[in-house]
Amino acid sequence: MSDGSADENLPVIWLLGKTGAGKSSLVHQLTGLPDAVIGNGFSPCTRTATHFDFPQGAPLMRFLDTRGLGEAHYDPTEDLAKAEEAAHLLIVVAKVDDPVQGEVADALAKVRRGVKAHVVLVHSGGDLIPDTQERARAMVRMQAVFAKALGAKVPEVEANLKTGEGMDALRDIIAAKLPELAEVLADAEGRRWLAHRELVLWYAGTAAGADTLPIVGAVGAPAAQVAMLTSLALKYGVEWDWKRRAEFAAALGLGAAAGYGASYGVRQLAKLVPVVGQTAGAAASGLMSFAATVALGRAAAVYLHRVSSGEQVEADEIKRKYSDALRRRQS
Ligand SMILES: Nc1nc2c(ncn2[C@@H]2O[C@H](COP(=O)(O)OP(=O)(O)OP(=O)(O)O)[C@@H](O)[C@H]2O)c(=O)[nH]1
Ligand SMILES: [Mg+2]
Repeated sequence: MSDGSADENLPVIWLLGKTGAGKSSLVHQLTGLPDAVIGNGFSPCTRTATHFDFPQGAPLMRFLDTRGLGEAHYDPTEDLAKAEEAAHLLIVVAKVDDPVQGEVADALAKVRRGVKAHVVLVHSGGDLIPDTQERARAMVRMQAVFAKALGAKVPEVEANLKTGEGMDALRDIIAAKLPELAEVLADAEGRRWLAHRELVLWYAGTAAGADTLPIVGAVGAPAAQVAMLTSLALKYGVEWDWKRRAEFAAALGLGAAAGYGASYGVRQLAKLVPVVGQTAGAAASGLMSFAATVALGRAAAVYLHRVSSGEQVEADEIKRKYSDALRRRQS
């Protein structure tokens, strides 16, 4: 790199994708910084590659953007050689509705073996193909192109880089590969979630265990979930009264359960969980209890964070956290 050596040990995330694929948008979503800040914050390190250090001022990591793939009169050889030397993780960004990925795949085929083990594929523009089946087919084709180039299937994330959908899943993958970045790339809500995640996993384990015991199972998992919600609320300093329970249930889309919660209290609220499980269309196995409990904990964490920060509770956000978490645990 052409800049000073002080930053040389920073973890580097290399973004590879055609122009317009969503690389800058991805940095915006991962850092929470406004687009304009990111646009101005990338500084050149080679003729066409740029980098963005984050957090600005006291950087803990670096995004490396090799632009120009797919552009005429551009030979990426120099950029690619430098990038793969520096990179700890390579995020390939490809728009789901753009099947022309030859240059990106060629570049991928050339990267060193060491880097190949640390590639993630982000399908951007998930919103551009509204039909679920059609989108799934496009992603399968995309995966096949890159898997062929790499010689192995690539971990993948479906994303909408305008709304931030899919970022939780991507953050998890990044954290698994580069644990030191888990906190760096989390927003205020995410950092609080990370602090309480162990607690949720513990309750999820209890719920799953309860479900594998045939007799206590019927009441065991919901009881663990109710206990989890109560202790999470305590951690967030939110009074977990019937109003809060009802509001949370309603945000999750459980109108009826919310009604029960309001009239009959905790015992009826326990019913909330099997309802969620059915909505997800999954069997009430121990594994399902584990996944549903983690998802419930994730949704509750964002709800409690918003309430305790005096911020607006958005039902869409609560539902999205729930379904994102559930989807990940099942796959
Ligand atoms: N609808 C939709 N638009 C997106 C998505 N991701 C990116 N875009 C839009 O696509 C355009 C290009 O995105 P950028 O993030 O600038 O792409 P880039 O890869 O940084 O492009 P270069 O800097 O030219 O290499 C912008 O107008 C984005 O708002 C997405 O998931 N959905
Ligand atoms: Mg860009």
